[in-house]
Amino acid sequence: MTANISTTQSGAPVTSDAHSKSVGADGAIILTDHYLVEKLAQFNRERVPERVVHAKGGGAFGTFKTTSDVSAYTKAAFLQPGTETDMLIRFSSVAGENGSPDTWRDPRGFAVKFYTSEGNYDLVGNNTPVFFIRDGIKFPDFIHSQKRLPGTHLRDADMQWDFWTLSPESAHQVTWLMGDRGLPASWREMQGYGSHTYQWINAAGERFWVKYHFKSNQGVNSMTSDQAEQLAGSDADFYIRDLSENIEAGNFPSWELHVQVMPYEDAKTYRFNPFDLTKVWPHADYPLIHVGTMELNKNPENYFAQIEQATFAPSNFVPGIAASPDKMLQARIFSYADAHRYRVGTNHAQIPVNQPKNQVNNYSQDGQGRYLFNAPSTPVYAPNSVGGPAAVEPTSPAGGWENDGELTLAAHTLHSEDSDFVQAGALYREVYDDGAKARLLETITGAVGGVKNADIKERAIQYWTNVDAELGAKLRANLGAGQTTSDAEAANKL
Ligand code: HDE
Repeated sequence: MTANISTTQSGAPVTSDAHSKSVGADGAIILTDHYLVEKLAQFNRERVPERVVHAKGGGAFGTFKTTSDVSAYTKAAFLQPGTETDMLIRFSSVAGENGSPDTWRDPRGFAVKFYTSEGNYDLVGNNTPVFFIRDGIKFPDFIHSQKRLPGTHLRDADMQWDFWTLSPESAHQVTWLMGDRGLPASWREMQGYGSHTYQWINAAGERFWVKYHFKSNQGVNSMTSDQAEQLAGSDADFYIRDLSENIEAGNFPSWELHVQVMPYEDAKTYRFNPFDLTKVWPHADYPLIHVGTMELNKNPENYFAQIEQATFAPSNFVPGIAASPDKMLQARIFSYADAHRYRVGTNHAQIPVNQPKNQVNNYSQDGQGRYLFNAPSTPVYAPNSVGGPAAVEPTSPAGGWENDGELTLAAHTLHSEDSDFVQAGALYREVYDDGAKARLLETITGAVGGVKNADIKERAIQYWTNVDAELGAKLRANLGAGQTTSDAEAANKL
C-alpha cells in the first residue's frame, strides 16, 4: 500500500473521502458505508477530558545535563555528574479552560518529566516558589472559587476575593500572582520551581531536605496588563507560538537547575515551617547550589499524542528522591495518578510519551488500552519460584522521616517567625522595586475594584493592609473606601 492512499483505521484502502455511498430514490445512505460511519464515530471521540486545572498549555522535549556534583546529597542516577537525560516539559496556565488565552494573569505550570535510567522522575511545579494554600483538602474549593459561578458560568471577583480573604495563607502566593510573575513575557523568560520541600537521600542513606529552582538563561521578563489583554484578544496562543517558533528557529531556551539543601535535623527547629508550601526558605539561610542545565531543543510532532496525553505525577519518584511531610505534596501524590487514569486511561503510562526508557517489570496486566506486556514465560503473580521480577528490599529504612512523629507533627504547626503575611510583606518591600510596587497596586486596584460585596471588598483591603500597611492605605485611597480603625490596628500589628 503506498503511503498516500486513504485507508480505514484498519488499513484498507477507501474509495472516497468526499462521497458517502447512497442508494434508493430517497438517497438513503447504506450502513455498509462503514468508512463513513467510522469517520464520524472517530470524530465524535477525538477529545479526552481536559485537565481540570492547567488545561491550557504547551511543551517541548529537551535534555538535562548534570554539570555539578551533588552526589553528597543524592544517589539519583540522573543527578550524578556528567549524566545527560532526555526530558519533556509542559508549561500551562491554571484556571483557564483549554482554548482560553495564554496571557490571562495566572501562575504558570512548569511540569518536567525526566526519562532517567531508573524510571521517570516527574517534578511538577509552577513558575512561583509557593502556593495559595497549605492543605490539599482546600484545593477543590480554591479552584472552584477561581473558575465559574454555577449559575451564570461566569468568573466572579467576589468569589475569588471571598476565598482569598478567608484563607490568609494565600497572601504570599497572591502577592506573586498580582505582581509581574503573573504575566511572564513568555514561557522562556520565567523561572521554574518544585515549590514543595522534597527529600534527597545519598548513597550512604543520609537524608536532606531540598527545594528546586530553575533559573531562566533567557532572563525573567514580564508583560504589562495592557499587553496581556491585547494579546488575549489578538493571539490566544501567544506562549505556545513563541516556544514553538523559537525552538523551530534553533533558539533553544535553557534553565540552570539549583537546589537549596537543608540538613535533615534543621527542619525540627527552623524559624519557618520548612514543609509549609506557602513559605520560601530565604536564600541567606540556605543558598542555591548549582546542579545542571535543562535545554529545550525539540518540538512535539503531535500535540495531542505528546502533550495533551502527557501525564505528570508527583508520585513518580526515583531512588535518591522522596516525599516530605508537606501535606500538599501528600495530597498530590494521590491526585495526579488518579486524574491520569480517569483522563487518559488505566494504561496511560504505556502511551509512548509517558513510557520510561528502562524496562518495566511488574505484575500489573490487562486493563483498557493495554499495549505493552510481559513475555509469556513471566509469571503473573509474586512471590513465585519461577524467576519473576522481585523487589529489592532496602537494607536500612532509607528515605522517610522521623517515625516518632516529632518532625511530622512539627511540620504542621506554625513556627517562631511564621505568619501568613510576613513573607508576603517581605516580597513586596524587599524584592519588588518601585515600578513593580506601582504595577502591583494598579493590578489589585483593578481586581479588588471589581468586587461588588462591600464586606468582601473591605476584607480585601484589610488583606493587603496586612501584607503592607502603606500598600493597603494606597489601595483604600484608590478605591475611595473610607479609613477604618482596624487599618490603624493592622498597621501596628506588623
Ligand atoms: Fe496540581 N493538579 N494540584 N498543582 N498541577 C493537576 O493533574 C492538584 C498544585 C500542577 O502539565 C491535575 O493531570 C491537587 C501545586 C501542574 O499535565 C490534578 C493539589 C502545584 C499541573 C492536580 C494541586 C501544582 C497540575 C489536573 C493540591 C505546583 C499540570 C489534571 C494538593 C507546585 C501538569 C492533572 C501537566 C495538574 C491536582 C496543587 C502544579 C487535578 C490535588 C501546589 C503544573 O491532578
